[in-house]
Amino acid sequence: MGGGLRVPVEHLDPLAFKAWLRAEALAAGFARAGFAPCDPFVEEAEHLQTWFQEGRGTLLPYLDPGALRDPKLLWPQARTALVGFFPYARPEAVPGAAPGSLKLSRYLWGPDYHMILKPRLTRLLEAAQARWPGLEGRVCVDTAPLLERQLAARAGLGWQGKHTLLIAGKDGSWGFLGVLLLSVYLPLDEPFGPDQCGTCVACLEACPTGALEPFRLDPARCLTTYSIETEAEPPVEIVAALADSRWAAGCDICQEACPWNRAPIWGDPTLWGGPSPLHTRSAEDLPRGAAQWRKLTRRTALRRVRDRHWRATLTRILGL
Ligand code: B12
Repeated sequence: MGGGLRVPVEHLDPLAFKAWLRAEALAAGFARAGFAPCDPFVEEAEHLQTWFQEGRGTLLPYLDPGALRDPKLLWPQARTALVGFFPYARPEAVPGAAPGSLKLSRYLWGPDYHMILKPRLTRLLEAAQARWPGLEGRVCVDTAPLLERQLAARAGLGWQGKHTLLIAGKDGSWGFLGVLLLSVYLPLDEPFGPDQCGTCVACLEACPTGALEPFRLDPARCLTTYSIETEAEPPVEIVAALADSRWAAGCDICQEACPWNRAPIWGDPTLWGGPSPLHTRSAEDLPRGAAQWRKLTRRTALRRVRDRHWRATLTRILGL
């Protein structure tokens, strides 16, 4: 990443600085990068309130409806958000393709994405600070209370599809979002206009548990919630859907059904590597002990799933 010369702050041209930042983000592997204001989410606030009042956040207690309403509650200095879309899908990463294997979501194919995106955004911030003295920033990838998909739409990257995920137009939805909050006002990008889902309901119809209504998800019915987020016992119909579909970690069904993912942008093979044995081993040979689980999930995003949680999911799917 080119650090460049230190420029006196009075000579900084925000437009040129923004163009440089975007170019650096693209060079760092983001397929799309845009700039959004860090203003409160006014239109979204009402939907958020209803969503939480309906109890949809119950199984995800870390979600804080108050904090989500305004990026400045996360970091008061936030003025502009650089939002990037980082592709991760691989053409050869087809969950369940190996004989007898269970399905693990595409986002689990390679190393932990937090470990890939965060250092890149941190280096970008450091390079930006070398050019803009006094600039402050915060890197957010997934774990901060921040409506990343809504920020991405504001930054013009795409729209929130009916499955609630960010669809980056012809590039599809197989991408992580990363955000760099900056303490300075930069020229903004045009927010993405109306969604492009049209009358399509492929994702809603494909979801085996009926977790989706247009533009809203019920986490209490989403398979991912039960294999990744919570050890709570799923209702019987969810257990049946896990067993039928064989999704052992995460679930890609709504995205597989999406026509925008027919010719998606692929992730860099040098980053995402090959599959872990969890993707390819037959179900009977999957690890069941804690030590083996720790070894096989080292430096992967599955590390946060405890071995007893993994065993419980295997039992639900295989009935052992
Ligand atoms: C919590 C969480 C989950 C939860 C809840 C998902 C969800 N849809 O909110 C669970 C565990 C289920 C989950 C699953 C997955 N996740 Co997740 N998750 C998050 C996380 C950490 C927070 C999301 C959040 O704040 N949700 C809160 C709810 C309230 O947000 P919301 O649904 O967008 O709220 C709006 C709608 O409900 C809408 N609405 C409500 N009512 C109504 C009514 C009408 C009429 C309308 C129009 C709208 C509307 O308005 C609300 C406000 O705008 C984000 C990272 C981040 N910080 O953003 C990653 C994130 C969203 N997840 C991600 C991924 C990859 C996944 C999975 C694909 C992983 C997998 N393969 O298993 C699945 C996809 C499931 C799905 N269809 O959403 C990526 C998505 C990337 C992308 N391209 O969009 C993110 C952005 C992480 C990242 N940094 O890359 N996830």
